[in-house]
Amino acid sequence: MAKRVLMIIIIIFLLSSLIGVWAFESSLVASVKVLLLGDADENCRVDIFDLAITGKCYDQFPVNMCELADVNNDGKVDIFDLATVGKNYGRVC
Ligand SMILES: [Ca+2]
Ligand SMILES: [Ca+2]
Repeated sequence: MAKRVLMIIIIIFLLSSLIGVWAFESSLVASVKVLLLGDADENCRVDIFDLAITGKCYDQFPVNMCELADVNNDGKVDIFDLATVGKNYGRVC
């Protein structure tokens, strides 16, 4: 009887460990984000839409939609950000 209870406890422990590992791995996968300089819409490619976003955000504070348009993260969207988008044009994650 005690042996059976011990087996059940071990099985519950192993299952809960597996669930814990699965939840941990899921949270890791969800938090990994690939950075691609110039990818202003975060679709894993630098294309005409990123140029359009960076152009629309030109000379604006990098907030909301323009946050990723500030490619060099200097607090403004300017010609250097546009140049970086142009330099990385066509790249994919
Ligand atoms: Ca993009
Ligand atoms: Ca900038």
